[in-house]
Amino acid sequence: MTIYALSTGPGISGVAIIRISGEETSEIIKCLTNKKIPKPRMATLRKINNINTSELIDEGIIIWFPGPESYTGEDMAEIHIHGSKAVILAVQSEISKIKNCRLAEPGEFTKLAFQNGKINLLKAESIADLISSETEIQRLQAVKIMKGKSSAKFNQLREKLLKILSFVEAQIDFPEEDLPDENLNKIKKDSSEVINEIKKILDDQKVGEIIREGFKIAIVGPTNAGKSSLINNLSNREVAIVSEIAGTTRDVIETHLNIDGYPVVISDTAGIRDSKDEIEKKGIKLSLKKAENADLKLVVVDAKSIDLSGFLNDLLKNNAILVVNKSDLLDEELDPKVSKFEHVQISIKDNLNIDKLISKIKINLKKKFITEEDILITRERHRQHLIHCVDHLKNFSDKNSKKDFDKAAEDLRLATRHLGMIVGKVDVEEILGSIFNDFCIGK
Ligand SMILES: Nc1nc2c(ncn2[C@@H]2O[C@H](COP(=O)(O)OP(=O)(O)O)[C@@H](O)[C@H]2O)c(=O)[nH]1
Ligand SMILES: [Mg+2]
Repeated sequence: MTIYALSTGPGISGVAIIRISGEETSEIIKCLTNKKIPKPRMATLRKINNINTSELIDEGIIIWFPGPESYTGEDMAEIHIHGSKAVILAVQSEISKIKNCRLAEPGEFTKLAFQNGKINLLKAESIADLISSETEIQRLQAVKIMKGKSSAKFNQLREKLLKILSFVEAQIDFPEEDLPDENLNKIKKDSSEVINEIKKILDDQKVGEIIREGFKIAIVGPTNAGKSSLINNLSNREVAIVSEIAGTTRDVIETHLNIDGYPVVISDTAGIRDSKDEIEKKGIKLSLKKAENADLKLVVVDAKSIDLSGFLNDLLKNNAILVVNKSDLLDEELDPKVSKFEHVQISIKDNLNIDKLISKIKINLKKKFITEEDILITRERHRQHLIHCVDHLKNFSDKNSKKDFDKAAEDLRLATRHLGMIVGKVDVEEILGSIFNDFCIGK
């Protein structure tokens, strides 16, 4: 089967690129140009014609990448044409007339690259991350993983486990020959080293995931405190409805910001109060959940009616800034209880101290993004495999010290399998779908 897709973004552009991969690639190029195939990897100007009528569709550049030296490992070509909807449609419709050709599915080019051994899973994922990176730090992280240090580390740990496995298997195969103490000690030492290394990687404050998904800020607090006004102010646009009617915001409203190059997802939530309204109640539940999962909470209160008991006290316990809003209305001293918490007194109406709040946010944000580590976990998938790996290794150690080598070996195999699944060194058909579906078509 030969696949094709528009690889550049949709919409009007100067140039658009249609990518083709598969056995029919050279046939397609010959049919479209009525000429022989260009020299490999040489940009060549060609007229692109309607296959049946030879009528000119557009003029463009063809690049021919014969397999296996191509991105997917198969025969591939790129057709660079003018980026109008009509030209793109006309060329695609000509290609579709050739037998065994179909539109590619999302991520299919990269999936082929993986299946043909051109890249490993971590690299495939980092390509997806690079394509969707919005801020500099996200781009840097994707490139770091693309360079392969993480893959090398996981492979090295896996090799170490395979080595231990060979010792244990020798013991199973030749039970009468007692393993020399030296070997037993090495098994113990090496497996605990792997456990410690993985634990260290896991103990990362989730930096990699925060960079990929964005630092999560939840704006929470009682109704009418100015939460929706704050999200609008911070994002410089009207994302949420502001009104003096309490209970206006019911759903969670999210917006993406780039603060000093750091990706931030900020969400406005329903004001928390005792409500009889079913929909509002659901909204309040969502607010509390957002607060729980956030990297930072902005707890907004009205300067004139601060009650920090109850749920506010809980919200303020950790990763929170108390934002005392509407200070323009305040004519008396601020409630002294406020000073117990990290707080800032603002007025959104008068644009007062918003810069102070932003610097406080930045300090919190930057703390979260500090990492010395080269090995970053960027997805929950990696984390889960590492956790399972450690669990199996612990079971292995137990059984191994009881000299129950058969069962110990099985745990070791499972641990190895989990490490292998991160880079894709095992039969991973079941996880492929979920990874490549995240891509867009043409990648
Ligand atoms: N005086 C004053 N009013 C404000 C300030 N910020 C917001 N408001 C008003 O307070 C009301 C509730 O604001 P809103 O953002 O909808 O609060 P939410 O319920 O917490 O989302 C609206 O009428 C806003 O115009 C402020 O700094 N000073
Ligand atoms: Mg609101």
